[in-house]
Amino acid sequence: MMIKNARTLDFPLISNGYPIAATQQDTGWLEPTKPAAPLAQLHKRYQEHGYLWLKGILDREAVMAFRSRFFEAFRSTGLLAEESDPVEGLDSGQEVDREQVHRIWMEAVRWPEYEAFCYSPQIVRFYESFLGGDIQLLKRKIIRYTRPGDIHCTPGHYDLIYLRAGTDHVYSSWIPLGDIPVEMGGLVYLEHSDTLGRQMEAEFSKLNASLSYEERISAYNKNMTEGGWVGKDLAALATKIGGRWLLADYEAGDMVVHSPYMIHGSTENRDPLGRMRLSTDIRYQRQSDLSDPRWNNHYYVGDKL
Ligand SMILES: O=C(O)CCC(=O)C(=O)O
Repeated sequence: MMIKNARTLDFPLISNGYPIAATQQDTGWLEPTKPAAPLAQLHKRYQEHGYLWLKGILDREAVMAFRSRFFEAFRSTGLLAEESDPVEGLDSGQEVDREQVHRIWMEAVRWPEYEAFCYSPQIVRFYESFLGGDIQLLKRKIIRYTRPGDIHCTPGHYDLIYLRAGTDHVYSSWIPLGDIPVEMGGLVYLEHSDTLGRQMEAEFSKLNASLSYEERISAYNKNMTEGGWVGKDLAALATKIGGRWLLADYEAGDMVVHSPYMIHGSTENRDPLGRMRLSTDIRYQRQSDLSDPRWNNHYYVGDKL
């Protein structure tokens, strides 16, 4: 499979005000995997790299239809450029009615068609085969949109910090809902950081041992950094482990599966065409494994998870 790594980017890429690396040479590219690869190969890659970027596993048309449905719902809020096709997700650049946006957004994560999307046969088939049996989808499912120029990015973190009350055999699916080239600020992954995440969590477990159960499982207890993040300065994190941030030009139809220890974050959306980045992140695990009960509720902004 061809890896699109030959193009030159406009550097530096910025995350929360920090450049993620000095030059493009200090970053790498995520490696795609064919969804139809033999199971043993998929397991091996996941173990070794902490992620699988499953190229084109989903039906592109279905993904774009959901993108269109999502943005159309916001038409009356002023979020979309006037008279634009919602599938483009063109930002109006205008102030919006935040309360109305918030209400529709929280409705969207409860839409039956969103749930149906998360249960797409391709996703279910993949996980049933990858995990070797029945699976469950955690109810707390997040859809994120990012307007161009928004300086707030997802800081570096690994997911288990927020999921400590369940199994660590939990698998995050990050799904671009539309094309997300690097310039639109998709996820960046810290190379080989699954190992670092495991070490960090082992350290936190020791530090947290004397805390109450509620505090121990909290991403915000006294031993954690602000927000449970590993850090906002992504370049400093990469220097710490001697790894690189891995970038990707994601396309509608792709799905990245990442380990709960894999460190990742996002960069600013600087799309020259003014499109909003849209993605969803949802989590799956074996039906028989213990799930974190806090994730058995729908997502709402401020649920402090
Ligand atoms: O989409 C983002 O910016 C964050 C997603 C994320 O952290 C995840 O998929 O675990």
